[in-house]
Amino acid sequence: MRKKVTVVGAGNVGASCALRIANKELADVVLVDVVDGVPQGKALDLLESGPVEGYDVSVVGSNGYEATANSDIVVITAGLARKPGMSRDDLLAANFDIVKSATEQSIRHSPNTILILVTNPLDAMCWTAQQISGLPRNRVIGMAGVLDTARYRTFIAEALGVSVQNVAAMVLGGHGDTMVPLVRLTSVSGIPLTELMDQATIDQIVTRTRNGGAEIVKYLKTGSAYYAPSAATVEMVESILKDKKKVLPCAAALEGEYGINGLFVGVPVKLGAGGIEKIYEIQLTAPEKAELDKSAAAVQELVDVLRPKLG
Ligand code: TXD
Repeated sequence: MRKKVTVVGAGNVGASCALRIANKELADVVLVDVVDGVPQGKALDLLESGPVEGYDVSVVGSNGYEATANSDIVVITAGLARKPGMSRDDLLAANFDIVKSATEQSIRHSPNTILILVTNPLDAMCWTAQQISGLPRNRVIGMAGVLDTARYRTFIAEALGVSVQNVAAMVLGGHGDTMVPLVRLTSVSGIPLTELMDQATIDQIVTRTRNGGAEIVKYLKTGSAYYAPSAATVEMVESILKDKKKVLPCAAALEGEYGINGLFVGVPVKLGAGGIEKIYEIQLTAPEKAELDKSAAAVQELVDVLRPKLG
């Protein structure tokens, strides 16, 4: 039997996720959005690409959740995107309500599903989804680290004139200006980055990575990035559906790992059929740990604002 993935939010990221899932023939797709006609129209358009692209998956659009029943994975992208000058945190209150309702309805129809959160502010939305759903932590996962790491790897490959595939790296921490690119563990086919690049260039790349989302928003003016975000999300979807057990930086609910408790923070995890099958707790240097703590504190601030809204 084919796998089934629901994508909530048929906007830029959601529709791009649906396109990539169909193109890779990973699963049947259900697109859900509140806007009448948009998920239906985009789904039909995607379905009609099948004969050309050669995929046989079904793609259905809906304003309700009946068609989402028994999804293996639900990807939540529903929300408002950042406009120029708007921080991720400005989105907090509006997106809390949206993610709460998307989670409730998704879980009602797919109690055994794995949730992948994309909506910003990412780490706080993961927390919201877990509080609302009551799912165990292996089944609530946030997408941010794969995207942030992809941006970091792109800039390194570009600067060195090498293949992006040779750049191995991890960006940890929250999805925000306090994210933590781990320079010490970045390598190009095993060669430490620090042997290939001077510190000033590394610092520039780290700063550009931290501002990677804003750089795109500045160009687009009316929305935020979606090609790389959807690619990153679908890498996670694929690793779960195919039980590939990729080790990827994802937002996970920490219960004491890295000295952090009760918060979602980006850390290396193993993604397989069980969702998060392992959280890797790697040895950090004191400055790296301090950066991760700062990032976690930023996530904590948002969660403190949201907690009373849970009722
Ligand atoms: O790294 C990351 N995690 C991110 C996060 C990378 C890129 C984008 N990121 C965030 O994803 C972004 O800040 C937004 O919060 C979401 C979605 O971004 P996208 O660019 O796809 O926004 P759009 O194009 O505005 O699409 C959002 C859709 C839109 O069609 C709305 O009608 C719909 O969400 N929406 C809803 N769908 C279902 N249910 C409800 N309640 C709902 N409310 C709005």
